[in-house]
Amino acid sequence: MSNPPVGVPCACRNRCSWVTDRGHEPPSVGAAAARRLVRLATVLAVVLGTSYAVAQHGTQHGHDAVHGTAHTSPTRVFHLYATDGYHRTADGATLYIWGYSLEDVPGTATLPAPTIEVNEGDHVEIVLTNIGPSRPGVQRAAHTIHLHGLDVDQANDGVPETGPSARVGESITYRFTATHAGTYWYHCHVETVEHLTMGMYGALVVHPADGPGRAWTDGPSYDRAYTLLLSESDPAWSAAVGESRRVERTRFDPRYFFINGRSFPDTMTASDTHVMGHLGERVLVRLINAGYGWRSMHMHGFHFEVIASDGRPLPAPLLKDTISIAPGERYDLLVTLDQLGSYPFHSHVLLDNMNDGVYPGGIHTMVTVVPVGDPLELPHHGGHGDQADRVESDAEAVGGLEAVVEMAYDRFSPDVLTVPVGTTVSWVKVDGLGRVHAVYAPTFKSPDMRAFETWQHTFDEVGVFEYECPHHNAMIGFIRVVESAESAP
Ligand SMILES: [Cu+2]
Repeated sequence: MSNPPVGVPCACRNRCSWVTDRGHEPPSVGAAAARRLVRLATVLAVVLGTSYAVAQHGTQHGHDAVHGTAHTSPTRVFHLYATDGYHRTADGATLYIWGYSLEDVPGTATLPAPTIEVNEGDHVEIVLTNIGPSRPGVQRAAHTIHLHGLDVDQANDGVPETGPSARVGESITYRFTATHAGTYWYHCHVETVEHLTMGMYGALVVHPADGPGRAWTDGPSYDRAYTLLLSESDPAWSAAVGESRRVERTRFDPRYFFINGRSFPDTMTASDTHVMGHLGERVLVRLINAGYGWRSMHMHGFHFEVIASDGRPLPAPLLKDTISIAPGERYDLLVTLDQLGSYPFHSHVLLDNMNDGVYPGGIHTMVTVVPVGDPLELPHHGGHGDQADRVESDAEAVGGLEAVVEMAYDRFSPDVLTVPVGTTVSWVKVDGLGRVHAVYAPTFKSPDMRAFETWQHTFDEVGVFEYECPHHNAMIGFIRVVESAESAP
């Protein structure tokens, strides 16, 4: 959208009423009716699966990204709505979050916020509207957008002490020109330690002037690209904010560690976090550390070229297999997929590898390379968080009793499963690793299982059945068979 002259009614379809030299001003009281219409349009758009304000496309690797609305001018316009929401973790916990949404609907914030993609040379406008939290009793805080690494001017820097902030009901338009292709991010800068840890962050990618395909204008080319945004969450902070209690800010004890909001094993089953490609392809991995913890990212099986950092090319590529990334930093890695197989790509920092203290979890995903011409297939099953739902729906679907134990990373999950008598339990090897697993007990025994293979056994007697994998020492599980469906949790 081109900028209307200062002081005239704003033509944007947001709630701004006037454009001034400091951006779009908050709506007047008379704008309330128009706002209701906009809200209705948004709801309709959501129902119809379209967005009136922002087009949303899956890119080549399935990552959700937003692209500015098409205008005749080179200005790209994005609308983000600051509100709250809920985020489900890999182990089934629910975190109260704050964030940015594409929808003008309270409670729809996502973790992380939508990825914004523009091209070098684009004039960019990001219209932030603070629509307030959906949760009753929560503080109605002001918010901003700080464009980390974009070197914008003071008015667009998103720092409340040096520029405007949007209170509930207000909008701010941030304007800048994308001058250097590279990897950036954005976050709220109001009470930063709290608003950032609550989830107010997202990736911002600047492609070369002619679009994706090269790391920068005339830079190295790639076949696929992944943007991996690293962060963490302390459920105690989340709960305190959600219950309007004071957060003890000297005690930050994160329990969940994310890549694009997912933790292992959910990272393996999502197309935006499981790095995949064909033999011989070159993959660009954009690493962003949006958290407060240092991470040390190690890729098994490959050395990668570190080609850029913080939105600028390095003078010469650095060939590494492990890279430290400090809070706020970005690195662009170019990896040539020169051997087949599945390889872990994970943080080497101890805490990063757990979900609420349970290993393995957290900032851990896979790089999978398949022969040219083969489909890029993700593992079939969701993570631990989806398991209870799936067992329930399976039982309904077949009119019988079924349950699933996943085998990944030399672990049975859940390692203790309680089922009613008569249940058929399926063991599924959900990782793509070459290692072989099997299920051995005195009264049942499976054949060896490889990636994505499955084996079933029906339990007709009440009791506790211990079993193990004969190939891996500490890989032990229990099936507890109880009388009726009512006594199973
Ligand atoms: Cu904020």
